[in-house]
Amino acid sequence: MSTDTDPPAGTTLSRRTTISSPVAAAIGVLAVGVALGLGDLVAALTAPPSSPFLAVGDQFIRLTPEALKEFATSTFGVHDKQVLLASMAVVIAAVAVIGGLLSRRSVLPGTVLVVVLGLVGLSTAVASPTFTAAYLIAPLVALVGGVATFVGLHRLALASGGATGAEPDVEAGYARNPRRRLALGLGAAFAGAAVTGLLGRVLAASGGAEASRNAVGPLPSPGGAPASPPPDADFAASGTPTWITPNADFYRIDTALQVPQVSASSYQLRIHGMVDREITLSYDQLRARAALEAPITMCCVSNDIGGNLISNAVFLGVPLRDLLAEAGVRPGADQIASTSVDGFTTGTPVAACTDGRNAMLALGMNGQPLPVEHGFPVRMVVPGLYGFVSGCKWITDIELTTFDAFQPYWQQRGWAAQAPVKTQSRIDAPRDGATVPAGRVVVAGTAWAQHRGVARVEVRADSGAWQTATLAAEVSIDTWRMWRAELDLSPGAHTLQVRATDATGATQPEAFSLTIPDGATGWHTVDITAR
Ligand SMILES: Nc1nc2c(c(=O)[nH]1)N[C@H]1C(S)=C(S)[C@@H](COP(=O)(O)O)O[C@H]1N2
Ligand SMILES: [Mo]
Repeated sequence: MSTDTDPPAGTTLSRRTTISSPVAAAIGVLAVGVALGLGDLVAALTAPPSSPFLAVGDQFIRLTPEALKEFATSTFGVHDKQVLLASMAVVIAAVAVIGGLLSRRSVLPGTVLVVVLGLVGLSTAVASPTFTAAYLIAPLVALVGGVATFVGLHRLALASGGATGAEPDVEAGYARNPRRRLALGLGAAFAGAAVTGLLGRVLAASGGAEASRNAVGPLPSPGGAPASPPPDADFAASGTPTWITPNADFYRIDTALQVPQVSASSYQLRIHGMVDREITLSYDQLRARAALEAPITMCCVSNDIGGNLISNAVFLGVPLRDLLAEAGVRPGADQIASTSVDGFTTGTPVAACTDGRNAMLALGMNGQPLPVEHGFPVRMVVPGLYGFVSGCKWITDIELTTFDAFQPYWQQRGWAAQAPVKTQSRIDAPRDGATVPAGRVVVAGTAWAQHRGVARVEVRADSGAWQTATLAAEVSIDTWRMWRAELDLSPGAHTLQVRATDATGATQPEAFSLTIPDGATGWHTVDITAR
């Protein structure tokens, strides 16, 4: 047999056909990094929701079973999104390392893995509820860029003698110093991934909404100046929140990994479905009709007993009853289906928007245009209903329909279709676990029963007699109401409890129930020590 095809004795070919593990792993990670960076950058320039990384995160949020989501938000609180993105980054990096290591000899296995990751990004972008053809560009560029980077770096690594520590093979006729070329290639890929990724983030975050919000300028109060809250609306000095929540402190809950960027100048709202006349309104048209300014306490159905997913602001907007009257709601339509620019949906009873309460399309919040993360340019706010059935942010479409015909986002995931806010109360001071001087102890907090009003708050220590608390001034039945009481506590451990009664005379039940499907029940209880 001829041995012509065997390597001549003494050559370095066997060293050149294997890439060292660290270099192989780095090639996998860098190729995927370039793909993600390119994906982010091109998405920012074409269609922000098509960023492959964020699209996968969005899809994960849509598909996550409710139990896991509850766990994530209760464990990580408002950082759940960062935790999700960090976990995804770890998983993707691990896959990239595996791809690199599988390709120590042949370029094929790693290339296949990079392609598979690329296809995952592409298919999740296609699965977006707001998909348009422009969503294809970023994932495709990412896929091509990732494969090209992988194949290119792999070639450089093989040419460099596998970077196994062997001397570079200067006779191979590639470059004068293939190891330097490999180092340059790895460095360029790293820089490329970092620069495109950062640029993409910056561009996406400056997607124009903040600039548009600044350009919109102040929204004049219909009543001249916004009525300032009475000085006795809270017991902040005793530890309650301030009656108005500053915009920066207002709780935020949404499914958006990337805050939707909508500019007021191109904004359009369509009202259609079971109506006599379809209406389309621009931001300026809505602004010209923004005649309603009212304080409204919003809260989230996911608020646990004692939780802080509740805030109060003065909202300015267009009365929904006016818009609905203009459109002419057809008989039988009982649900207002609202859609956000990111595809999120809510369903609100028509009755709650026509019964005279201050239901509105809000443009302003505490004297300013809506903050971007709270729905700029326009959101819905309805007093007395939890946010998930009434508070659609970045709202762009309102369809009159029926509860039978349409199921919104959270209702598809097991939450209730009808969700009026339940009467609740919370002890803000002293905090659970606190140690206080024995004797007269000031206990203070907040209570809410939106659109019914809080009539009474009672506190007790150690299951003793209920003591009626002093209520702060009632500014509106649509807002929370602060309370304060003084209890005599002997030295030792004590358990404090609170319960509220609304203006219909109903006292909040002691029985504990979960937040799902329509809001938690139970009395807030804190354990403290008096010394
Ligand atoms: N577009 C959009 N609107 C949304 C949501 C969302 O996920 N996306 N979440 C709703 C929920 S569950 C609540 S409690 C309120 C919270 O509004 P905030 O973030 O301004 O406090 O927004 C509602 N509107
Ligand atoms: Mo919510």
